[in-house]
Amino acid sequence: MLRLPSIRFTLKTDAMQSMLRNFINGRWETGATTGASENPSDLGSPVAEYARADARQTQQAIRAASDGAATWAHTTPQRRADALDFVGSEILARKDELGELLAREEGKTLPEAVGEAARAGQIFKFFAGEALRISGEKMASVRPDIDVEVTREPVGVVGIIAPWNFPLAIPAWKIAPALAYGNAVVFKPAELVSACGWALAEILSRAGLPAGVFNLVNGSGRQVGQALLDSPLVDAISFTGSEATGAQVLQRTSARGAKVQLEMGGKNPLVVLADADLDRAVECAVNGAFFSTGQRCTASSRIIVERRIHGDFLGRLLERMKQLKVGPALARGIDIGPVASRPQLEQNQAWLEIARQEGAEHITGGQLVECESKGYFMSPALFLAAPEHRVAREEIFGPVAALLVADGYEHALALANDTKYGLCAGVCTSSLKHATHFKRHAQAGMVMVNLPTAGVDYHVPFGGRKASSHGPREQGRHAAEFYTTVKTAYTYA
Ligand code: TXE
Repeated sequence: MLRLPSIRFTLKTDAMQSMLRNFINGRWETGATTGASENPSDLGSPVAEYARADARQTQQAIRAASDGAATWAHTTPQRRADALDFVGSEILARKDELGELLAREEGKTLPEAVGEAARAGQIFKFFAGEALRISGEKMASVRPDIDVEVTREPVGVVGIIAPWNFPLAIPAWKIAPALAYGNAVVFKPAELVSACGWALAEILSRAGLPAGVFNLVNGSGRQVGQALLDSPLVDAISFTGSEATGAQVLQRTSARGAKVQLEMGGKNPLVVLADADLDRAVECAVNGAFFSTGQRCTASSRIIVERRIHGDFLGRLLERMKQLKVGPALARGIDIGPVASRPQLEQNQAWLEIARQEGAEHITGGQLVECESKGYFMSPALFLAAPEHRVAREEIFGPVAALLVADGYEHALALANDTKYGLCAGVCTSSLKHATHFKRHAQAGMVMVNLPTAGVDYHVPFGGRKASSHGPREQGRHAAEFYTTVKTAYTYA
């Protein structure tokens, strides 16, 4: 029987002495080069040194996955369920420790990071159950004496390319269904969060999976990522990241006919109507726009307010923003942790300049914040923008929000839909009529009423429309669409 280990990770103290290795074909392997992940709250204390794989080592992992895929595809659902349940149980039991690692490496505040770790555990538990619930259909043929069966089978080898902003939850919502439905996995985390990727892999390495069924390859997008995209042995790619990289992923995988699923950017609107509970609307705006340092694809980066209440709403929003504390991710009472990396901070600062140059009115924030430790701290920024300003149109992926003014509900809805993206849309209103209309007409994969645009459940579909997403939805039972292929069998008897 599988047992929860009593040992704790020693990452906090031993990080720089023991290099985090890749997991290939059931063994921990050193890489072609090494890299170090930093702590954006404290640049003086790097989090971990890790082995970086190259294209050759990635191909080894892919071959191992390809060899392991057939075995795993034919294991019993019980065995798959047990393995995923083990991983979920251990993550949940160690959510504080994993959350602390996440906070140190990615920069989310500790409560947010522990919440994300717990979420990752719940996702594994959910898919442990799904492994037992894979169902098919049996029906009569339109021809006599023939039965028809429709069943789901694994796709084969799945390449998972993950971003840095949810270093436990996003890999979990890709790896768990891939394994639950009988696929072998090659997982490439974002380099910024290699230690989180390693921590997840370390737990998976003890879950009783046959060698080769799960592989971790840390390394660059150019080497590891592209080797995954180009290998004929990789049957499907699940990617979350930027639109630009997503476009390359689509081009290369489509060229060789692989299955592909992309989750990319968002410029999610939060509409605040005159009849809204303004205190709640302010909380939705602050949470959606600035929590997790605005580094969420579901962030409410466009706040669209009805003109009648614009002054009142803005006053309350500014009051609330004044209370937000920016600081090191592990410090107590912090609302907003650091930006995840130097390039990301520089990009955010460049966006402030673009917004000013284009004529958006800078209302508050955006300053670099000094804390006891040296890190990438920045105060949340707010602009009063026009719909054509880039700050109101393009994904910034930082604590920067654009406020737009609308003349009534119809105008607010039109502004909300005036974007190339379609991940999430929110409305704050007390009118059932407007809430219902908004749910029906918002051009987004997810709609929120009196809730922040960020913050979703793990047992229902996640994903968007237009430039935000491509391919089947992630999470919940809908994940089966991507991680399985359907077979129709006819029997004459
Ligand atoms: O993303 P990339 P980055 C956006 C956000 C952010 C920007 C850049 O605006 O500022 O993207 O972030 C791998 N072939 N989002 O550079 O490059 C890469 O190693 C195969 C929004 O981190 O898209 C990483 O594992 N793989 C997004 C993953 O792709 C490649 C979340 C994502 O990296 C590759 C993250 C290649 N050629 C960033 N190049 C959201 N909306 O959720 C890179 N990768």
